[in-house]
Amino acid sequence: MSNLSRRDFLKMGGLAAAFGTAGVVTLNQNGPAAIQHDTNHEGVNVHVMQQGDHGDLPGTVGEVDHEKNGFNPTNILTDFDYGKVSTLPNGQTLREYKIVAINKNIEVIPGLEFPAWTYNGRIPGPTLRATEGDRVRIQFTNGSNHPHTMHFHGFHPAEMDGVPGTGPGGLVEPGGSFTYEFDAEPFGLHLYHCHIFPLARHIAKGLYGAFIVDPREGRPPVDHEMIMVQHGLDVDFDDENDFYAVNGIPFHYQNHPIQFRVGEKVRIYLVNILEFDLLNSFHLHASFFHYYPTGTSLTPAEFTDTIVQGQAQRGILEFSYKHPGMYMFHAHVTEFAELGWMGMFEVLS
Ligand SMILES: [Cu+2]
Repeated sequence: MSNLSRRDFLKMGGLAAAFGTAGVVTLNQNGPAAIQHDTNHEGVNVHVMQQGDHGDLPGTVGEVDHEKNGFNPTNILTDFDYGKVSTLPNGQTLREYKIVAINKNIEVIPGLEFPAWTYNGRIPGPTLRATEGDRVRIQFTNGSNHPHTMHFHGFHPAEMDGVPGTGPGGLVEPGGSFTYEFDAEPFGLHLYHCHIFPLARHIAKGLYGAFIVDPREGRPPVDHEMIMVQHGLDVDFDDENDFYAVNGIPFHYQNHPIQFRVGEKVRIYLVNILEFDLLNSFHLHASFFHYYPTGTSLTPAEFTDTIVQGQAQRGILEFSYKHPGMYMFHAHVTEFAELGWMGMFEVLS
């Protein structure tokens, strides 16, 4: 049995490209690093790093079963959950959300299922969205077999912090539930994730999502708003990422380019929750974007084509294109890009 490091994936990709045949690996249940270059063992055959649809770019062959997964990254882009809205006696807007933690096998690469821990059955979890000053009430139920929490970034009382030692919301046992409630502030782009130890494992398994707090006056209108949550996939549990992705599925937006038109204004809410690697990045081809770190100001801090985010850093990008065509966007960490963090914008005239 020869173990395969993630760099071997790249080597195999080279072979696949050279000989025009897919590299095939098998993931079985024999424990960490049990990825084998062998098609005869029981397990899941995975085609990796074969030539994709766009010239010589690395990519995957075939398509994951989005229906079985229960989510499609194309839909996640614009799937903002504003909650069930009502008005409190004091006039404040109340937004109520229901979140369930469940274990779920998600097909992340055609033929390869990742035994994920999820919020509402998807990676990332729902993009919760509120306006500054709204009361948010999140009824969290733990439908899995490990304790979990929801730890939000933003202002809230200690007992709503979702960290062990802060009361019942700090550790929700399997079968248990807790309601996190606080006012949405400050405005900006935030996130939530599980905060049970070992933390890296609980996050890497898929327990994270974006939390957008819109300014009271709103942001200037744009033609398209999208959420992109950057993360890794450690499919053999050796505390190293085997694949990288935005919104759950590696290479998804390479295989399914995101379409908009020349001159249209695009706003991306970009979150980094990558475990095990220190930095992630976002690079836009053939255009520049205005960047609003953490989204906490309405004045951009930078006009650039590349930004770097550490874990839990996030920011808002605004841009448009002058010319029609296909343009890449990807991590400007080449290894991440070649292992899945790569996408295409299809700019129509
Ligand atoms: Cu957890």
